[in-house]
Amino acid sequence: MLQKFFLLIVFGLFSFTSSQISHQYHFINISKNWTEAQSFCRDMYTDLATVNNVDEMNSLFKTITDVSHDVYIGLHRSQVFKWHWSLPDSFYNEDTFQNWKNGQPDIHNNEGCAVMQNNGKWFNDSCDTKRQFVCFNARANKMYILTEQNKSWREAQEYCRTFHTGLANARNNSENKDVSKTVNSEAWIGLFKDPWLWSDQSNSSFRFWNFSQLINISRDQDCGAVMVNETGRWNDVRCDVSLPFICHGDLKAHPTTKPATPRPATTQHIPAQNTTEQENTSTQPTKILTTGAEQDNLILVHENLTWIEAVSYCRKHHVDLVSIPSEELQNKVARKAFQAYTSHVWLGLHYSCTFNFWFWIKNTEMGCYQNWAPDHGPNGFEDCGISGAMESTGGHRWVGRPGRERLNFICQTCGSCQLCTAEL
Ligand SMILES: *[C@@H]1O[C@H](CO)[C@@H](O)[C@H](O)[C@H]1NC(C)=O
Ligand SMILES: *[C@@H]1O[C@H](CO)[C@@H](O)[C@H](O)[C@H]1NC(C)=O
Ligand SMILES: *[C@@H]1O[C@H](CO)[C@@H](O)[C@H](O)[C@H]1NC(C)=O
Ligand SMILES: *[C@@H]1O[C@H](CO)[C@@H](O)[C@H](O)[C@H]1NC(C)=O
Ligand SMILES: *[C@@H]1O[C@H](CO)[C@@H](O)[C@H](O)[C@H]1NC(C)=O
Ligand SMILES: *[C@@H]1O[C@H](CO)[C@@H](O)[C@H](O)[C@H]1NC(C)=O
Ligand SMILES: *[C@@H]1O[C@H](CO)[C@@H](O)[C@H](O)[C@H]1NC(C)=O
Ligand SMILES: *[C@@H]1O[C@H](CO)[C@@H](O)[C@H](O)[C@H]1NC(C)=O
Ligand SMILES: *[C@@H]1O[C@H](CO)[C@@H](O)[C@H](O)[C@H]1NC(C)=O
Ligand SMILES: *[C@@H]1O[C@H](CO)[C@@H](O)[C@H](O)[C@H]1NC(C)=O
Ligand SMILES: *[C@@H]1O[C@H](CO)[C@@H](O)[C@H](O)[C@H]1NC(C)=O
Ligand SMILES: CC(=O)N[C@H]1CO[C@H](CO)[C@@H](O)[C@@H]1O
Repeated sequence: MLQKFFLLIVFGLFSFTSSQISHQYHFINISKNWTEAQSFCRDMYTDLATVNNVDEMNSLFKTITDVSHDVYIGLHRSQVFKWHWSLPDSFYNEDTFQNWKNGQPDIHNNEGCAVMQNNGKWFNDSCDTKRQFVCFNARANKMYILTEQNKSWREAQEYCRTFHTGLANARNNSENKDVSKTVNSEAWIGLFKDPWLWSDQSNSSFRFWNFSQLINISRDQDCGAVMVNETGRWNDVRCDVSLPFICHGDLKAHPTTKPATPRPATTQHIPAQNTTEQENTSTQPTKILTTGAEQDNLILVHENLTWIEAVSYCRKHHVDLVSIPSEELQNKVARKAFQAYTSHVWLGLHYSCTFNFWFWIKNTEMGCYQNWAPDHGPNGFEDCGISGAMESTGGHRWVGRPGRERLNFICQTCGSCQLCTAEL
């Protein structure tokens, strides 16, 4: 069972990159309604999360570190029902191969699933009708397999995903012929009509609904959420519910400006960049001087980097830019900062322009311990595109600095070790 596969997932650490996964997911442990969550993700990263396949779903699920709430993704209901091929990276539109029988496809704006006749022609039917179906198996010699049990389209999809790859798609004449050869009289294929869209306009047709939710076509539940207690399956929920959410894409160096209040031209919008690119900038030194101390899991890097470059550097070589949840850690970081060559050192603190709050990039929330300089932090005047730094000397207070400034910085070398999650 696919569900068993998900149960194996260990809740816990953030995973920032993976070479096979095209999306970088970030769990944001702040409850927002869906539209606010979308603004946050577009401001700080690329957008609310899109999922293309089960591997990405697995990777997304692993980033969820709090299971007390369901979690928004970028899926939302539109007014228009559209046909989709069910396999990843398969697109259906008016220009792609079609083999509908006369009077088809269904022009009604409602749910539908496609049946193939043994002559290769397609027609729509209610997805709840129980029929035979054709599975596709990417790894088998015989790629198209007719199953003679009668199942609803979704049961059939579930069966094919569990024992094969998925329902058979017929994206061109040659696939259509191969599929139709297996059909006795009529069988489900992996073509379905639904109204769901992704926030980032991606046309991913991957769907992962919880089984009993599938039938619920209640119109006021227009947003998609991952059900943490249902092995990552999706539920449709009301969009005004406040939930944590998942963004995808790289952290932006300079968050976009608030739509309502345009900022001065000096606040530049730099689009999301990919980490590999950032690490390859010409300013990246060949030799990096660090002051490490294995006992305290902190590393001072004696290089002048922008905030986003510092994040990249720490994530590549250690774990992350340092978070300071406690006075104990503040004192340790302060001792490190004292040895910096710049007046301030970057911390893993970032400011959300959209929502006017500060957060630690590692675990999102601002803890109880804070050491802001007067007029800085939550009560200060903040501009877009600033990040948090610590004074290298004096009171070692925290201040907001433009992210493009070049400063030394402190990485932490542990992810969930005791120091980094010290009691508040
Ligand atoms: C997420 O937020 C909730 C509520 O604010 C909090 O209780 C929980 O500890 C947080 N979890 C993590 C992993 O930060
Ligand atoms: C998931 O299960 C845990 C443990 O039973 C519970 O505390 C939590 O509230 C549940 N979350 C949801 C969203 O139902
Ligand atoms: C599936 O449904 C068809 C048509 O209703 C029926 O003739 C057939 O016996 C059913 N097959 C099974 C295995 O139940
Ligand atoms: C049909 O489409 C599949 C999937 O896109 C592709 O792998 C295959 O090469 C295509 N076959 C032909 C004959 O175009
Ligand atoms: C969306 O589908 C079209 C084909 O219908 C394809 O050319 C395009 O690349 C897809 N867009 C994305 C973002 O995947
Ligand atoms: C999710 O689906 C399972 C069956 O696959 C069902 O037992 C469970 O009740 C569903 N959860 C919700 C919240 O609908
Ligand atoms: C379906 O939607 C209705 C209306 O929002 C809700 O009351 C009901 O619990 C939902 N059914 C399931 C199985 O979640
Ligand atoms: C989300 O909250 C904002 C601000 O509180 C509000 O303007 C918006 O209408 C809400 N969106 C939904 C879908 O409830
Ligand atoms: C990310 O960087 C790699 C390597 O430089 C490049 O091949 C890829 O196109 C980049 N992706 C994006 C979205 O910029
Ligand atoms: C990084 O830059 C070097 C030298 O300019 C180049 O050879 C290399 O391909 C680049 N790597 C990436 C991942 O773009
Ligand atoms: C980093 O900046 C400091 C302060 O501006 C300067 O003294 C130092 O030389 C710079 N270091 C490098 C390697 O550029
Ligand atoms: C269940 C369903 O959606 N059936 C539709 C299939 O297409 C025909 C032709 O457009 C419609 O009449 C049905 O309502």
